[in-house]
Amino acid sequence: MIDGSEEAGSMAGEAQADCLFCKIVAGEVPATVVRESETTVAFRDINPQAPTHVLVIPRVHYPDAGSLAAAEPGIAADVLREAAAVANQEKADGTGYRIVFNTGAGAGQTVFHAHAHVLGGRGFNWPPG
Ligand code: IU
Repeated sequence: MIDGSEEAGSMAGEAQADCLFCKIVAGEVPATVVRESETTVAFRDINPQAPTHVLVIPRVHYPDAGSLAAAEPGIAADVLREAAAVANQEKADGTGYRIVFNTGAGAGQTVFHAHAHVLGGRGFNWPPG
């Protein structure tokens, strides 16, 4: 027990029954997986915004990248390393690629299970929209 106020099934890092990405990790929802590691799964975004658009997620559930990094810095590093490996695998690293962690609804986060977007295969503007 990490915190006596936590309800069963909602402990930090545990799979959440109503989380789409937890279901992908569990194999309950199909996804086009491009890489897997002991701690992460990488799969193609269902609504790609670039020729390469892959999501890298931790197997454990944290609502965003910051809370993942605070609780599990090693796994947060795994997500970053896997994101770079995806870019290399997709040959997106020659021309440059972008790793994005939308954090909070105001920044465009819609799925509250930490994930890195790996975007490549086209040019990108700065500042982002
Ligand atoms: P966001 O940063 O939380 O907005 O990213 C969530 C992404 O998850 C977004 O790009 C969606 O297209 C993507 N996605 C998906 O790949 N498969 C799904 O079933 C759903 C969302 I729902």
